[in-house]
Amino acid sequence: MKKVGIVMGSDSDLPILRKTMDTLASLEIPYECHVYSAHRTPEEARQFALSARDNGFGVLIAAAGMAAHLAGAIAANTTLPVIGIPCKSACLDGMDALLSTVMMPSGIPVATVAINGGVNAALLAAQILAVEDTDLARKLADKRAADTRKVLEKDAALQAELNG
Ligand code: RP5
Repeated sequence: MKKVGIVMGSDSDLPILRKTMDTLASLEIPYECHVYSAHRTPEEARQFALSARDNGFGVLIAAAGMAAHLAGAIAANTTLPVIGIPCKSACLDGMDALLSTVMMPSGIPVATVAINGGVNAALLAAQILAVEDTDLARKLADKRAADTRKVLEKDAALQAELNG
């Protein structure tokens, strides 16, 4: 199976990416995780993106906060699909990173998930890999079914509490 590449702009973004890694691990998807910044280590970020396809990656996830140009900078240097996670920082509630990540000009797409959307980034990466992987597609379907069961169990517990 192709690997998922995870890049974060700073180790301060790590709590969000832990959810990404946990979700990928739960689906037995191989991943590699790095701290590369678009502005502090632009050359390393560029080289990672340029070599990603040859290094066995199928999807890249890029997470950054504030003026979050990391996902766009990664996407500029690869034709692999790039998923952007806007990270919430102390100011502006993450709107800065959301707009910086999602508003890519035509030609270089970044599939942006919600602010701090580490789980959905992993699931979207999994769904992309599952286009050519029926075993992974089955795992994703099983996970959805399990999630559905959990909600219905919560509803049943609520009904029992409210209606005796
Ligand atoms: C961005 O600036 C990082 O992705 C992080 O979200 C934010 C703050 O970085 P630190 O100052 O915590 O390293 O580049």
